[in-house]
Amino acid sequence: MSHNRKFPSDFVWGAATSSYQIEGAAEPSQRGLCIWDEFCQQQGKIRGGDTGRVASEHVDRYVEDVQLMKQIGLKAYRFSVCWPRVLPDGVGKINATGLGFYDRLVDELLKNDIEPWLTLYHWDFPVSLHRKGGWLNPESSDWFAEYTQVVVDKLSDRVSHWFTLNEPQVFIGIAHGLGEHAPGTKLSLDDQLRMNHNVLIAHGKSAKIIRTQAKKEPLIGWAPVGVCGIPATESIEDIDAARQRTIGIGDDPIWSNTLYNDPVFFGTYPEQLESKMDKILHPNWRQDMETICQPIDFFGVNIYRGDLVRAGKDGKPDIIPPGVGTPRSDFGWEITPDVLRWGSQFLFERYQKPIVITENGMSNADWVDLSGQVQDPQRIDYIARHLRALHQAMEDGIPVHGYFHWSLLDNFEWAEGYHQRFGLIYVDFVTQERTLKSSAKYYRQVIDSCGESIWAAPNRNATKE
Ligand code: IFM
Repeated sequence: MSHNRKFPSDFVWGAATSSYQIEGAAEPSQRGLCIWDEFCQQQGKIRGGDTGRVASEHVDRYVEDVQLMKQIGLKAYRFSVCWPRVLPDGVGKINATGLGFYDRLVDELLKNDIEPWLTLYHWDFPVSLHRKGGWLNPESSDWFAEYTQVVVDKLSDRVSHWFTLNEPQVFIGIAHGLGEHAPGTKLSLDDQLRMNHNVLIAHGKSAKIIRTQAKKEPLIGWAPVGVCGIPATESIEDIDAARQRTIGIGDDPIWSNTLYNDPVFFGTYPEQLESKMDKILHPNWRQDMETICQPIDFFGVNIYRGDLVRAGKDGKPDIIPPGVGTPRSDFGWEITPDVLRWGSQFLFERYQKPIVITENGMSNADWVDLSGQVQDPQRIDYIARHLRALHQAMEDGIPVHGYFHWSLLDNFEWAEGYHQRFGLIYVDFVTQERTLKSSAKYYRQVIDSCGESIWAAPNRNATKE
């Protein structure tokens, strides 16, 4: 193995979670209601009628969970703060108990040499503000700014890595467009675009507060997710088609990268959408672009799968459907490791910001075997293949600063309830007992070897206790 097959010594090896998916502690004495609490009560919305009321009981077990992170050797942990845990009504009165939880979590992480990477919004929108129109209300950016200020005041003496929002494509498109996530509304495309404009302003106001008010010098990013193309061959035409798939608007702007990232990084909407914005937004919307376009330090890329693309006859990207028997995760998502290479490349080419892979992982049919172990060779293979592809991007000159595996723990997978296990750590949802999966032990080896071990075939024995 040659030395340059290692990742840089300061590469950030992490794992990620989000508040509603793991925290539990959802009683009124603990926090205000979020839209997911209500959505889960609606018949037929969540597979098996599951809810995040208990989830992985992380609020009660965070000390144990940080010890498990340490066992995996994580350098960083990406988590989100639950807005109504901090401000039960979204604005106004602070819940000291709720804020205190994150205070203790951050201390516990730092005590164990794990860097906290904090996301302000991963979908648990306060019900009280939802009743006032949610993200469609033009005041929503001020609500989010107030919340940001509270978190910054409390934690910015110790937290230096910040994300404003996670995956607007999903919390607008799937939640408010398709209605499959909370709050389950089915808005028109125009309303989704109006909502997105407010969301982008919220991002900008929040980033400005972090930048100007943080006690410790902050590094700010955000973490969208969008479609990504993978060239079918390395011909210039196919590469360009895959690039177009990644940075074009396509048929559905809501799933694009550029609808969100062009405003944030350039202060403009993609050209094709400008006249639409003129029609649907308020007359002075261009003045908002300055607020939206704040200096950002890194681009958090959530990336799970990509589309194989070739140059079509009409010059448009031609998506090649997955073949029969294509490898898939338990969720049914195709396993396409090269998406990490090409996604990083195309997004860096356009936005020129260091890339951090802020989510990447797979759900798998994991269980505790007769010897008490959770063997998940598919996930080990997934990690190795995706990190190889990411390394290729770095060899090609793309500045990639870190990788966060999704997820640390098995958790509540939104409309799928507890039916998709994404964790490096198995959670028995009846007893809450945690078991490190073999992939967690493998990831430890990867971290310890600074990535070098991904080039060897995974050694099954080495991942046993
Ligand atoms: O669990 C989700 C996460 O909340 C956002 N990104 C994708 C993950 C897997 O679906």
